[in-house]
Amino acid sequence: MRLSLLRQGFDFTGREVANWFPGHMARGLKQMKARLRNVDCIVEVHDARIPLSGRNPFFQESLGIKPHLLILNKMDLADLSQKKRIHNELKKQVVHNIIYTDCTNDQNIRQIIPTITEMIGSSNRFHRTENPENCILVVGVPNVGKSSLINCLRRLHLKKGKASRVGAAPGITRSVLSKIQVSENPLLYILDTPGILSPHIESIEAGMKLALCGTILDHLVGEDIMADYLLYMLNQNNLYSYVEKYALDGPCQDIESLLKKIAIKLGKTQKVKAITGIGNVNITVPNYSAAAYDFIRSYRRGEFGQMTLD
Ligand SMILES: Nc1nc2c(ncn2[C@@H]2O[C@H](COP(=O)(O)OP(=O)(O)OP(=O)(O)O)[C@@H](O)[C@H]2O)c(=O)[nH]1
Ligand SMILES: [Mg+2]
Repeated sequence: MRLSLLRQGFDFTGREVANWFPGHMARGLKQMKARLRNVDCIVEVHDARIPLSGRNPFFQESLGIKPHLLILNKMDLADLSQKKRIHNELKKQVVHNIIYTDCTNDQNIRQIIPTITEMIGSSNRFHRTENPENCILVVGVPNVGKSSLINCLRRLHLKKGKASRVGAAPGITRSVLSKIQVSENPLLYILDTPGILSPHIESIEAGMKLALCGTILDHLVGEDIMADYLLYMLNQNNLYSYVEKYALDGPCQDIESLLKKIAIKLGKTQKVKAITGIGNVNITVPNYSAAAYDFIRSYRRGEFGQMTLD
């Protein structure tokens, strides 16, 4: 297909995103509020591929009284040429302290503790002047790498092993854990927390982006539309390595035919019963969900290149 014929907008008509605010998120939020009094700084972790979408407004509003550092993690998967525009947008949202990180390669992790120390130093530690240790609350939506970050800090600064469980699906950390030490000098503890989504996601598009980054469960949005939106975004960003990966003739915009080709190439087909004029017959059809999942997972692994969705 000629590039000039690729679609220039995405039609969200008739689509919706189911809200996901399970019990452990409501409980986690309550636990976080209860611990806030003894916290000196809030570190909000978000996915660098969606620096503007999907941040829980609650983190800024009700936790916002303390110094606030925004960590844009998974920078290895994001398009960093957009940094300046993103910083300008975030400034408008009154976010001034931002660090990009990659927990899989320890990138920029060493900047975090000096930045936090400086922020706390210039803030008003009202209740806590007598206590020499600093306590940090890590917050963010699910699966952005909050627990990974804590483990990373601990390994780099204390040469200690993992203290918090990490996993590829959203919803791994279920409650506010006990204090985890991440540095000796300055003495610094971090509270890990469960990923908490906004009870009302701002738009279908934001929900779609959150889902593509793995922060909401796929089925709440639907793999088929996520795959379609991903294809649209790859084309918009001139990232065409999917053409080679799936041995296509050229860039395309018809998700159904793409998923069919992916399914056949990966051998992801299934037998279904069809009722015909001569009775029931078994026919082989492409497994569209499995194909969509492969397409989405490849993006999440960075196989199509670095792409920022905002
Ligand atoms: N590519 C990449 N993957 C990362 C990075 N940091 C974390 N991950 C991966 O992201 C996934 C989620 O990491 P977690 O640390 O469990 O995320 P979390 O925010 O604690 O998730 P919840 O506890 O579910 O809210 C894991 O598969 C990590 O290996 C990063 O910088 N880059
Ligand atoms: Mg976690």
